[in-house]
Amino acid sequence: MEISVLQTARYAYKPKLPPAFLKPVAAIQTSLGKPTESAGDQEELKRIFPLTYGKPIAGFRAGKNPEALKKINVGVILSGGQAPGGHNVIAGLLDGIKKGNPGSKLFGFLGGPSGLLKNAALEITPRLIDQYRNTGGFDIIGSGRAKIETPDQFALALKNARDMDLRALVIIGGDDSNTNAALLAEYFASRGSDIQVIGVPKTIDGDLKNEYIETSFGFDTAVKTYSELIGNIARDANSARKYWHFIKLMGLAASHICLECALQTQPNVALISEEVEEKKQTLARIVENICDVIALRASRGLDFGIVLVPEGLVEFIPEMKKLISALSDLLAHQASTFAVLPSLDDQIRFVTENLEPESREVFSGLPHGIKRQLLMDRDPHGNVQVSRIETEQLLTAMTEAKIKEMKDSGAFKGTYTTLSHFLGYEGRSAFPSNFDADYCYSLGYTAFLLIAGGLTGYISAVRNLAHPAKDWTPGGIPLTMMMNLEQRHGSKKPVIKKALVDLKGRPFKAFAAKREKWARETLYLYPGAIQYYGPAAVADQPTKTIILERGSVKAPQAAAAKKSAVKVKPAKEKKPAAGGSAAGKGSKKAAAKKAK
Ligand code: FBP
Repeated sequence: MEISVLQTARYAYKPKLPPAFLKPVAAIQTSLGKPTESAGDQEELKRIFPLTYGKPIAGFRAGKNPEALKKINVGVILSGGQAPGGHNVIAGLLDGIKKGNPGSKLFGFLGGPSGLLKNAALEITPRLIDQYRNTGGFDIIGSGRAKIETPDQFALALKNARDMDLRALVIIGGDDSNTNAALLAEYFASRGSDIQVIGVPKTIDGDLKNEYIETSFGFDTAVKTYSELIGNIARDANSARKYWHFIKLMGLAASHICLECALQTQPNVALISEEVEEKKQTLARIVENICDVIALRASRGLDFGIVLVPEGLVEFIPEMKKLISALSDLLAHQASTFAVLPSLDDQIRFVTENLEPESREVFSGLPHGIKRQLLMDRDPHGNVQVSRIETEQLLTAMTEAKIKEMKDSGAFKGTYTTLSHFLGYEGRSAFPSNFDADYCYSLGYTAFLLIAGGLTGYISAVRNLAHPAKDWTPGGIPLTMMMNLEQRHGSKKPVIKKALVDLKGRPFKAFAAKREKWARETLYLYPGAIQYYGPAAVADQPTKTIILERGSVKAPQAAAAKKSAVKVKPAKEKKPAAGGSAAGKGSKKAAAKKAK
């Protein structure tokens, strides 16, 4: 099989490791702290997890651990959406297992959690993993979104794990999958099984994080891939000076991706869903705000710009959230009537007639294409699939209508042409950045050390990530510690708390402090493609989010980045060669003159 030059080179890349990993595995012991409490609802969670609740945080120290040398079988599952680095988690896990005992085996369940239920597994040998080291995707064993939910499924999972004589099961997934890992750990223990369950924090969305999990893997590579593309589009926009680009970015609920990309590229507008919700901004207000920036730039002769839109935005806009929930209810309750309506127009009429007045008004005001998406793209439970709504197109259509109004009334003098983009799948299976390659390998190796330490119901955690890998601290966090109860499908369920963008946090504050300047002027940054080789300041930088959240002034990574950053004075907005309008400071006067 032919493979690319970069792929060949990446096979040989050796992830950078915390020094603890260089010791023989039988010389590493777990060190346990004090019992812990869950993030909320302690009493209820103690009842739900009587055997695994409140375990101590685990670290590692030098000491004898003959258990690590035992011959064992381990199962691994990749769960949910792809995230760069998944193969390296498996590589780190396998290398740890084989270091313990070359006769130990790692089995990968095929196609996600359903592989465990179907007993569909593949042995991951050193030879096989060598074809996947430091590469993106989850194609080594595939992934899936199935959940292990019913009592029968739990029993089947245990039976199959026992039949394969597993000592442990490693679940690589997001908040839901790690919640599932916690439930499985408790279930196995409650049935007298000593099969251990260890989770690994994965998701490009970056919303599986807390005081102890500094970031989920994949976020770093995904945001760098999107930022490269946004930078390229921005440079094109700044060259052609005729388009406003609306770029929707993946990241289902939280806006971490959008925020990080904004910090990396300095767009004219970046919407942050969490802020929209807190300020209770209506769709009309959001459109007005964007149009204010478009008009301001037009008054300076800048008829182009970049707007970043987080994927989950519509669910954070109060009236849209209400509409989506009303639609989901209506379509669920009237499923049979709705199903026989012959055309989209009939469906739109039916929905309009049956919605409450407030939601009816919102629905009626939406462009036809968005109405279609709201009615047609629904999940198997009848819920509207928010991620499929083309918010970027909704915003281009609505800003175009608003700018036309402004033009008609003489309030807008420029030209306004839009283009829309969606960046999502482009980043989920990219070659992992050095950060993700290193971090993921460490997460996998840590998972093995937690297994060798006899622990269950833990998530693999590697901390101090704003610093170089030699200063990282591996350990394990009890899954119950990250949990609380939340309303899901009509009843309270234990879940790992999703981390949304903290509006009081440093990344958001850094963005908020600069955004007006970015709106007015053209200060785009062009991060370029991820670099896999070269100086650490270029190739090993973590995200700005990590540096802002976890770095201190002394953090070497942050300091190195600052030192190596070339300060370039932004070029003054200048008059386009021909036919364009003047821009920059001096152009304000010109624009005002023109307006007169
Ligand atoms: P995970 O939470 O499973 O990591 O997936 C997140 C995500 O990548 C979202 O950003 C996106 O909305 C969704 O998956 C897309 O899912 P699918 O792959 O099923 O289209």
